Amino acid sequence: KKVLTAFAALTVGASMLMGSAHAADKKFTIALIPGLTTDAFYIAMHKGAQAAADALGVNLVFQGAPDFNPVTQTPVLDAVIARKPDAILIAPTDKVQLVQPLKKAADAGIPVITVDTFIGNGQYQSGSGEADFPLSYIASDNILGGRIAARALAKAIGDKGKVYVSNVKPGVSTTDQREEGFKDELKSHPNITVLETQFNDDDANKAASQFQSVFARNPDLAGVFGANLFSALGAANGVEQAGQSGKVRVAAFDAPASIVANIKSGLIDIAIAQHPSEIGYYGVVSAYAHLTGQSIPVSIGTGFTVMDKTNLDDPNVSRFVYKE
Ligand code: T6T
Repeated sequence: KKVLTAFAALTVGASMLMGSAHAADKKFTIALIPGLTTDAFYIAMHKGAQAAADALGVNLVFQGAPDFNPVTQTPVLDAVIARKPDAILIAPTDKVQLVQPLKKAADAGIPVITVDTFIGNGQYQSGSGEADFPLSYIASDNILGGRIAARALAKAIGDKGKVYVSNVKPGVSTTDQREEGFKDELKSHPNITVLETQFNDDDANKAASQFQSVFARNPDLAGVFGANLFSALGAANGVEQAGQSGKVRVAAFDAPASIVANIKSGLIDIAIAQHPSEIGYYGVVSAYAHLTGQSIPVSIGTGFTVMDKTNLDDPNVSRFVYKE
């Protein structure tokens, strides 16, 4: 009996070995579809994804649209599906409009993981309806990020006055949640008034001119929250053009290279840096784990680094400035 058990253990061991050898032999192709290609956030995400792909011997394809728009992202996704990658990582540009296009990938047997943004309500693999089929969601906690921005801006403006959110457009999971967290946090700051949100369609020039009109209507404006890279850059440019640097205070989401100079000059008070490279890295690792038979976490939360004048020279902080 003893001999038999030993033999059984040996065969199980051998087949496990062969199984893993087989998995290691296959060179997987993983596609990463960003929100748009020319955004420091997604460029940094690509770098992290490439680092994981190199470590794991994966072929990584980076393909995206030139603007943050479901209408231009969907044909890119269709083209990627046609190439039949082993897995798709995508930052869907709309919670609703990317559901059906991504369903096509899932129906074709291509595992889908969303990075940065989610579809539906972001509760995947929960039986919660039409949009829960992606395997995992890897991203920042955007509600928390909005709260952090609110606290910092409240502090900068002495806890009173008018503020507004410069945002992309409704329907984007990340920026919707940042605004939600921001407004919710400010409910406990009774002397701060939140004006109507300005939607800039991810166009920094539009965000800058919107600042001018809000400021013209509200010369007592105290602060602005730029809910993503282009919203923040645009709003800050607006503040500068209006000669209000350091007077109208700015809390920025995201940390492109230009953020350093803007914080140092006092134009921007704080920047909430996401960890896009970490998102990309764990995106590829998760896809690879799934493709080699492991179960994977249904969501992975990545961190923030909050930057201001006091900590920017710390290399543990400045390493989170988005590398392009
Ligand atoms: O803020 C990021 C990203 O998290 C968001 O979903 C879209 O905008 C950025 O890419 C910055 O431009």
